[in-house]
Amino acid sequence: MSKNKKDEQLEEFRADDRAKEMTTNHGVKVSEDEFSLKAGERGPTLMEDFHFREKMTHFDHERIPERIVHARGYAAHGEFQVYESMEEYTKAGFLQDPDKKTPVFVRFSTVAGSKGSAETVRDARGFATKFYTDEGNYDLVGNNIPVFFIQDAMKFPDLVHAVKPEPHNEMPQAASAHDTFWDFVANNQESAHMVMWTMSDRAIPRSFRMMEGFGVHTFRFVNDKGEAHFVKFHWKPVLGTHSLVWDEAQKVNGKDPDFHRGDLYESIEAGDYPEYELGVQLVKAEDEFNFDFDLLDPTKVWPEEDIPVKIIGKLTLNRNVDNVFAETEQVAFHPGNVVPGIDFTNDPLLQGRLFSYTDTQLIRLGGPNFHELPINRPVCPFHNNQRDGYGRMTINKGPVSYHKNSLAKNTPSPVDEEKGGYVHYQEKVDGHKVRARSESFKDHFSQATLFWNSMSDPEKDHIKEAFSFELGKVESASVKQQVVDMFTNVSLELAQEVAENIGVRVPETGGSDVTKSSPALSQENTKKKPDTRKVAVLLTDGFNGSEVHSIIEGLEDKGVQPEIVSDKLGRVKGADGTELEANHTYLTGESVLFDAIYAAGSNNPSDKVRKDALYFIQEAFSHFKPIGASHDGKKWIEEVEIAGAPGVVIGNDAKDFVEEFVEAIAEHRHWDRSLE
Ligand code: HDE
Repeated sequence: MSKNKKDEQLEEFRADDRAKEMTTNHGVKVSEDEFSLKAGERGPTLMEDFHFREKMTHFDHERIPERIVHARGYAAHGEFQVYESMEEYTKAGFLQDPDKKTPVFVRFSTVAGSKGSAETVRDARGFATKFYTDEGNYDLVGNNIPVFFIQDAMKFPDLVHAVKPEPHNEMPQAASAHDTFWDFVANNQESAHMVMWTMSDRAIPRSFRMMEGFGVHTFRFVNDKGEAHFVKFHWKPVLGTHSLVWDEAQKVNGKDPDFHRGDLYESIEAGDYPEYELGVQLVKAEDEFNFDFDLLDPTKVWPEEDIPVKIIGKLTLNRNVDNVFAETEQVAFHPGNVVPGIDFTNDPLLQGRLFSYTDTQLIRLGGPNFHELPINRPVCPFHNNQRDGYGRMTINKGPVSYHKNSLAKNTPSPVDEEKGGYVHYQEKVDGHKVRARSESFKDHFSQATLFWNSMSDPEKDHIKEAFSFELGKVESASVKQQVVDMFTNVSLELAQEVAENIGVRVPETGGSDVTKSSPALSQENTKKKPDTRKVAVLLTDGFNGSEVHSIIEGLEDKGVQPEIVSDKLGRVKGADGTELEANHTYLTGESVLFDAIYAAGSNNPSDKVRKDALYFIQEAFSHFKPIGASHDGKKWIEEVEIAGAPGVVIGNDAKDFVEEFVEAIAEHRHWDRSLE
């Protein structure tokens, strides 16, 4: 954000609530706010200083417990609109009318790290959406990976203990690359499929704006005739699904630990509103047993080629929060917040979540009234006989707080289904009380192989490298071997290469007979667009003035965002007197913070500038990023010997250069580049 924008924002804040007189929380005007009340200028502070006591006590209690998982998150407001009525499948009011805009609040998060941890770590990402519908709040509390590590909520505390920093030394932060996580994996083999996803590029997204979201569980849609469909939810980002590369992700964590939140915040401030389409996969109730996996098993995807994703609406994030604590930190999601027309299934992971989320808010938000916090309040009226508790905000009137009653004419009273009362789907359930896992949940590897088979070669290489990195950090030789042996069930090639890399016994037998693949699982087949891609323009005094300027304008016209990196901030002067404003220096702008590089150069760069620029270009090249060069910038490309490599675009003609470079930018990365 430029300084001017920041100044404008500050003015707005001042006009809003800063211009007022300062008071205590009890409304008494404050005459002095810098010095505590003392017995003499050099004397002790007095107990009767109520302003000091109040200020300090409030400060002492400012923190609340962070979320046990998904502590590091960032959120925004927006709206959702359905494309066509979904009446055939569900009676949910917000899915009926294409003209209706439903307000939403979306929080993205990493899972394992603490609240202050870095954002581009290898991890699943939370994608939690609260729809403030006229029939009550509906929460779709999903992830950017469509399957989960475990099949039964009973194991969730074990999984989380295993992935969190090890308790004896509290290391490592926000990373699964350690012994206890991989010990859990090897001894809980239902994790195989999700581990393939977390070792893939999906676990290092480029941006919250460029990742998919999934409801993970199978839910149920119910229409007004009482007919049910099984449903899986998908969010498809309009900008496509794109990732960082591992070396880059690790460097970004140091250069900008707020990379993802910054990207979301800045995009919304700039009016580049993140958009996602909502998709549903639907299966008729009577087809429940027609698949070679169990529809209730959360470690399985429904291959899109078999059960197509029907795109039904769009989510647009168009407003940043005003206060991160009040909104992002205090928002309380719950997969159990459903509205009429959306119901649960017996997925044992989902069933357990229905308990856990309210329970966690009770400790995190300090009592049973968190639904009254502004960010959690439904937009429709709500009344019942619940009363009191910590932090109660509603002032209920009258003596009656029970049902049934005559004194208040039996209000509030339950509502019939026809008038909008929620009635659970009347599924017939009949069984013995057992602690068991269904036989139909016991194939842990076929879909892990389906995922592997669906990857492009570069994606497979990244998965091999990710396993080798993670297991390379594991100290126990036994755990390393157990994991390698486990993954022979997914792919012998994968297990063998990883074994070689991490120095354990290379398995000779194994492999899978699954040959099926699902192209929709590969990011190679995602949408490719240049929009909102950040391009670092490397230039210093003496650049080829007006021609470079027109290239920069050409890039802007195509929706990409050029930002100038120079040796100093302020005005940079072209050879013909053209002036441009530098946004970054080589100290503050790093190649890893950009999607592409445009080397415009200078007719007389100092040695230092030349070296900085060459490093910048080389690093971007090694991360497979598009690189463009014109005029004096071409010399730098020659010097690092990358001319002619895929994704390296060189030219002086503004129009042709911009066309070709923007095409290369849309490609995201150029994997067919040789790095030798
Ligand atoms: Fe969560 N999860 N989870 N989870 N989860 C929480 O709730 C839990 C699971 C997800 O931005 C907690 O408010 C159990 C799957 C997101 O505020 C907690 C199980 C999926 C968020 C909890 C799961 C998720 C959470 C921690 C196994 C993808 C962040 C703080 C049965 C579909 C929401 C909180 C936000 C947060 C429990 C598994 C997604 C402890 C017991 C599967 C996006 O209640």
